Amino acid sequence: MTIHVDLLLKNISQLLTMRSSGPRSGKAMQELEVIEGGVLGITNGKIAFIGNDCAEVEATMIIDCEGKLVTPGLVDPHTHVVFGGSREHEMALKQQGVPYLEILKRGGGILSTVEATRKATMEELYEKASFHLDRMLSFGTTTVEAKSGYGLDRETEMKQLRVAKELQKNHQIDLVSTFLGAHAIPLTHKEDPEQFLEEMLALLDEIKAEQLAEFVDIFTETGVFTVEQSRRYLQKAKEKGFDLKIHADEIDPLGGTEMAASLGAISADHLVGASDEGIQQLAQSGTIAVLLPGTTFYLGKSSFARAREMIERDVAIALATDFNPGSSPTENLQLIMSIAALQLKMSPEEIWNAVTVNAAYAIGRGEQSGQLAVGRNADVVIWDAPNYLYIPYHYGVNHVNKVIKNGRVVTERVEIRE
Ligand code: IZC
Ligand code: ZN
Repeated sequence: MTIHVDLLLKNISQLLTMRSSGPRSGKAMQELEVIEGGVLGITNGKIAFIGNDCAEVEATMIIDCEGKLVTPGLVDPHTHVVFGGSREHEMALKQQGVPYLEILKRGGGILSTVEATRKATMEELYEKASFHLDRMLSFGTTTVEAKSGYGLDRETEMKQLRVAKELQKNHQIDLVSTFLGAHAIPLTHKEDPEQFLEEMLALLDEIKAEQLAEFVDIFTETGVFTVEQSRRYLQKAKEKGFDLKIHADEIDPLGGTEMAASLGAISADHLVGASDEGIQQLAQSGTIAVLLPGTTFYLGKSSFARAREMIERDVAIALATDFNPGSSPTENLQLIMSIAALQLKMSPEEIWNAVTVNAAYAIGRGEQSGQLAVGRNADVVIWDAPNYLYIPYHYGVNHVNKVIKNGRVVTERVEIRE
């Protein structure tokens, strides 16, 4: 029987399907379905056919992959992509040895981005975020999470979330929105963080009614919110029907990891200072560890999250850029894959699971994205690489040949030939 598809990809050297019935944890992160010489059929924006040969398949359009690697579109499960301004002036401060949290304490850091974001119009924020999303797409990312948190007041937090919603409607990238109103204590509330958290909680009904965010997140850190404050805040968000994410143990080891596990958060992010106990609890609660090694690299720290211990204890790991103007100004998830190999000592197989299947599950999109399986979104990357080992290995550049989003080629490498 012959089947007909809209688009057929043939002559693939390695087809990474990433097919999995759920997030992969521990040893299972080593699993990878590789179809050598595979073919992939797409119809109506969905994966329609996966196989070893195309004898039985007719297609309206064919792409000859000429022996290239094909994978699912990458999923970036932690970004702060909607913001005003930039923070290049902080680089010199960091070089002089002023730590990230000290810059924040002096009213810079996150608070300087808050000032710029408050001043920006919706249109300006939209255009700027759109530019960064275009760049992400060009690097092979087809689904991203986006956090608010540069408003810290009703008006600007809602503005940021509405920009994210517009981008979700109009941009080719799929965007998943998180409310991070509890990202820092604004100068007006320095003496009363509890009151500030109440004000952020008061926005949740409106956020829910307008469907502006699926997740609620908090920055649990020295000088920001304590574990106790975070727990009370997240508990209330959970009661209002939001799934939880947490910036946990990024800089100082406060115990945010244990808190994330005990609240049943969908993910706990950063985890550089996570304790043994915290790691154990993540495995038990099924909370996905979203690691952001690009941030550790950019902050110039020498100790990275303990990915090997996490995998040994059966935790599921996802990787993200943490794209933001302060601690990780990069849209390039391929670079993060290299840093994960070099600094987290993750294997190529673990890394691919972490930027596809597990990343999608970490943002509630596991059933739509992150895998090439019949019926799922046809989000596909064709790479200028012969095999999957090659991407983390050859670092700092863009290996994308073509990005296909919902079955359509949306970005293509431009070849300049004399
Ligand atoms: O703007 O610095 N860590 N939040 C928590 C950030 C980094 C983003 C920023
Ligand atoms: Zn973050």
